[in-house]
Amino acid sequence: MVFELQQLRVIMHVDLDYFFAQVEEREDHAIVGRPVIVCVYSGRGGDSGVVSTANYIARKYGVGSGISIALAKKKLKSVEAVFLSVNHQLYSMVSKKIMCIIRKYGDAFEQASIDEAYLDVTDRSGRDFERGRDLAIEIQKDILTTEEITCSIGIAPSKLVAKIAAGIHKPNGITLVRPEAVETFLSPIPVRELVGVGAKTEKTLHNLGVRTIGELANLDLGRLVKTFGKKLGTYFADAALGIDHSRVEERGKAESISRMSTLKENTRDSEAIVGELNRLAEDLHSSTVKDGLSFRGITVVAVMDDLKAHTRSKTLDKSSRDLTIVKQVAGSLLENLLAEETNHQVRRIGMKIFDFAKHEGQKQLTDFTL
Ligand code: TTP
Ligand code: MG
Ligand code: MG
Repeated sequence: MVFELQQLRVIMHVDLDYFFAQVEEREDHAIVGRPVIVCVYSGRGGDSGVVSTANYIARKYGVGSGISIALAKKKLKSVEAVFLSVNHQLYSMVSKKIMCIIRKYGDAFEQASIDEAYLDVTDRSGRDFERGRDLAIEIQKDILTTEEITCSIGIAPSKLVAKIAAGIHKPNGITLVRPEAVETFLSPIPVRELVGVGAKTEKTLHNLGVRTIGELANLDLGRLVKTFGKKLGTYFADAALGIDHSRVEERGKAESISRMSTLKENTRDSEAIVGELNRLAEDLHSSTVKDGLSFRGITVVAVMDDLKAHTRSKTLDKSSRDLTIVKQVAGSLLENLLAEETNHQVRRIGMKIFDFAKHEGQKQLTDFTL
């Protein structure tokens, strides 16, 4: 691929290593060296729930994100493993501090998730990938000395390639993919690693005989467009060659915030469900009020015992940040839902608020107490 110097960019993707579990190791050095598994317990007692993440020692036993806690315990029964419950508040505090460090090193910065961020270091590095590598080493050192957390960094001419590169040498690795090496680098990598390829698309691609990105690059564009439509088909054709012009740019505020919780037992008892709903409302309300946001939209989600999700939403006449209104609206949405879905009991209950606006009205008491 020929790169015009003007267009050549140096992009980094930073991903923290086994993040939640590493934070736990940092908090308690006594667990270092043992398998550490961070779990999301469903609240139904026993081992009901899933693994959020695990450290690399546990991964050697086949334990990782998404498997059930019961299965993880089975796989680790011969060793002294440490099972912990997720502590989101702690991880998000550590994440915020680390993002502040990373941000300083780029001409542009974009946080992509709780543990990853993109940096455009084109100007910083003078378009020189070796200087990019030096910057990456500095970032790793800075995060390690300040927050005691290791990360892996990919450096490439695009976000798409940088993200894949960051996953190649984990933990504590740096992977540099120069412009002229992009196609060779991508060629053997499974298509699943491409942003936009989920389980379903992966299967469709497998059916076309395509397993690696190199095989995808060799596929006829017409065939891709016929299978996936013009937009996605063209995206895959470009992505397979590492072509991705998307910029590194800061994301706006979340468009919605939601919380979900599993009830102690399946029920249609509205009092019990409202109790849980109110707790979610308080949690959501405090997050948004803290950020000075008001909102117009409220959604209630109920997952029934057949695991089907039902939602009911309401848009308020004007933006609000009043907890009582949230609770009232959520309560009546739940009543409607229960009245209309009469065949099943509720297993999980959730709430979402959306359509945010910056609140400019009178200050509330909570503004001073938070
Ligand atoms: P990842 O960066 O995907 O994973 P990781 O940081 O644990 O491990 P790696 O070294 O491979 O990067 O996700 C970041 C955090 O997000 C992870 O620590 C826990 C959380 N997470 C979940 O809760 N569930 C999931 O299914 C995944 C993938 C991540
Ligand atoms: Mg990670
Ligand atoms: Mg990540």
